[in-house]
Amino acid sequence: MTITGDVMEDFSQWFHSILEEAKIIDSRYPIKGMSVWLPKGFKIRKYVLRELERLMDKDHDEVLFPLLIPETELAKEGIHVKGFEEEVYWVTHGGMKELNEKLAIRPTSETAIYPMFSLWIRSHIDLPIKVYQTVNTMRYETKHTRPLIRVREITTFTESHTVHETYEQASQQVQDGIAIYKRLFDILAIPYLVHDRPSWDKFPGAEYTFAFDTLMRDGKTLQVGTVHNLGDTFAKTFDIKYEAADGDHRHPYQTCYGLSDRVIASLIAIHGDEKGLVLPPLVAPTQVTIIPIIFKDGAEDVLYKANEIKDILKDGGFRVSIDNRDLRAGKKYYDWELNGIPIRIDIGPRDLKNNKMIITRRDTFTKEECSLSEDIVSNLNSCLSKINTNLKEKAWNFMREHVVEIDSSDKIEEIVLNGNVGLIKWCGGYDCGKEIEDKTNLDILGVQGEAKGECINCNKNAKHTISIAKTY
Ligand code: PR8
Repeated sequence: MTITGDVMEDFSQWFHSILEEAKIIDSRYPIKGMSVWLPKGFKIRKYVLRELERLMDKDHDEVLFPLLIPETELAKEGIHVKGFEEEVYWVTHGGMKELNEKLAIRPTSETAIYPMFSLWIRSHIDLPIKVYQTVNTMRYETKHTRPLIRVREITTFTESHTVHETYEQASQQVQDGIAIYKRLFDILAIPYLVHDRPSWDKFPGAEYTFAFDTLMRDGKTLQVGTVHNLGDTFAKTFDIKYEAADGDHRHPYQTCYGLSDRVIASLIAIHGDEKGLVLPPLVAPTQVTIIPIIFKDGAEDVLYKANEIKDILKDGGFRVSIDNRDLRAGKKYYDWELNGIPIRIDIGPRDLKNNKMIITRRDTFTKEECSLSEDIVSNLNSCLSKINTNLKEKAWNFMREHVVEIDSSDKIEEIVLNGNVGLIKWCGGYDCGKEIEDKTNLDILGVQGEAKGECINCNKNAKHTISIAKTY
């Protein structure tokens, strides 16, 4: 089998095909919107989470809350519950017995966590609190589900929740959350645009929402993370109070931010090609594969050397394997491409005689001869770092080339539907913004910056430059 569907022309088909062929997940599980993580996919997920946890653990504590939320708690925050009421799965029975109170399977954990915060927080000394957990959550999505992109069981929901004495501190935490996510996306070479979401698209219950959007190869954007300032709304609802230094009792201010399986979806979608996965070295399950080229003569020597190189690289900290299956080299190359292993080393009897090996990069397919007497570890390290830089540049260039300023309203649809994110000037009015969305059947992603001049729709004074796109 080969990958079907062109990355650009038929992205959806290509994406499904790569998930299946590269054995990332199996989406044949008999419930819509739920899939099985296969060993290779799970490893990529593990290495992504490792990077995220490394960043989070610097100033957050990891916790784990229960999966179920009593209906009374979920229902407390009016706007929040309204935002999720269509999407909640309910547990109504324990065995044959109907439960006294329905229990919600968490769609997100504000209403699980905040009642506990109200027990934990007594004094300003208890603040700030910064916790996170990686859990599965469930949302009965009504839009078209897509593996990893829009699922009903989000299997990799890393949600952070913080509590602060002042509004300013919470606002600063929003910026800190954004900085952490930027760092993660930079590590994964995923380009992003950060938007201040319009009021009608913020997280239910939040004062404001910043969202990370990335551009898929078909020109649609994907929201890959969000950071919310919750103000003191939830603190009031859940009766969270602290005694300040002056003896006053006050409600603290909160933030929350989250990422999901979409991070892994975009990692695969943004770097992959028609031949298969292309993975940033840091999260590749195998970083180097060694392919011994075996002929009758000298086979033992080649295998011996291949193993020696493997050991050196393993000791040097690489995830390395030898492909000594009894298969044609062509088939091994094919698998190397499909699996997105960043570096392939070929070594045959002639190379051995010349004291060299051939290194091929998955991202560019460029080959390089490398002397066996040189420092292999440092050579390959510098090769991996070049791969990372190249993936990052390529992905950012692609996105930047597709962010286009639009100065006239009748050009919006054409330009955006051609695979671009449009930058337009907007007055900031709610009705005007909704009108732009309705007319174009596109989504306003949010504010990018300030603007001078006229609103593209109503010609009043423009306040903001906003992005408009076709979204997932
Ligand atoms: C919060 N509360 O929940 P958010 N499939 C895959 N990924 C998804 C899906 C889905 N069905 N729905 C959302 N996401 C806040 C912050 C705790 C943490 C991803 O925020 O509703 C999206 O990338 O915005 C989204 O930005 C992220 O989860 C957080 O969800």
